[in-house]
Amino acid sequence: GHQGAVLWFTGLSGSGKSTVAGALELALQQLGISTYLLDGDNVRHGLCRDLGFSDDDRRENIRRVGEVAKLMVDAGLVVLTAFISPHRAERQMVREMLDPGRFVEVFVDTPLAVCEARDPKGLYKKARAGELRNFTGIDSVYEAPLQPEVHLHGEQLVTNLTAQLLDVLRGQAII
Ligand code: GGZ
Repeated sequence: GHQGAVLWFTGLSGSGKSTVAGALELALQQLGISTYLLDGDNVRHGLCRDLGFSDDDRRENIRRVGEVAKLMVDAGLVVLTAFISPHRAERQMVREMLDPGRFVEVFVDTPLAVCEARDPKGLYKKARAGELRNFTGIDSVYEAPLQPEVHLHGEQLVTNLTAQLLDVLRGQAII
């Protein structure tokens, strides 16, 4: 058996949050564990479709995701969330919504220069050109976690990062 928990991925756009969370989800499913992955693709088009990228809107985005994740944890799921979640205060807010030990903060630490070189959607280029405002890392803040439960170096191979996360989940008796 396993216990519900939230794996809260945080990092810059292009850091690899969604990729690593997706790979971990696959690995967990292969172990027979019930999971759900919340990310911009399934949240910003529905639950949070009224929100943009101002500080207030990002805060509300994270609050709603936190509340949904809490409900899913109550149902016994291992929830993976992949949002930039740039502010320490809002990550702390979600941590406090959950019982101690149920919130695992995963910092996907990839240097801005690497994210910008990857630029899978061309958004950094637009931000540098001034065509996209309030872009995280360019003209909007990213506050790196000070004491995350897991600190991943986002330039490592996804299989390696996934293995590190599985070790942590075993160590914390979540799986
Ligand atoms: C940052 C933006 C922005 C701005 C659009 N700033 O790489 P992506 O494309 O797929 O991931 C980014 C995503 C960030 O949404 P989140 O819900 O994770 O942000 S937050 O946690 O701060 O609420 C990026 C795209 O949306 N995107 N405009 N201005 N990222």
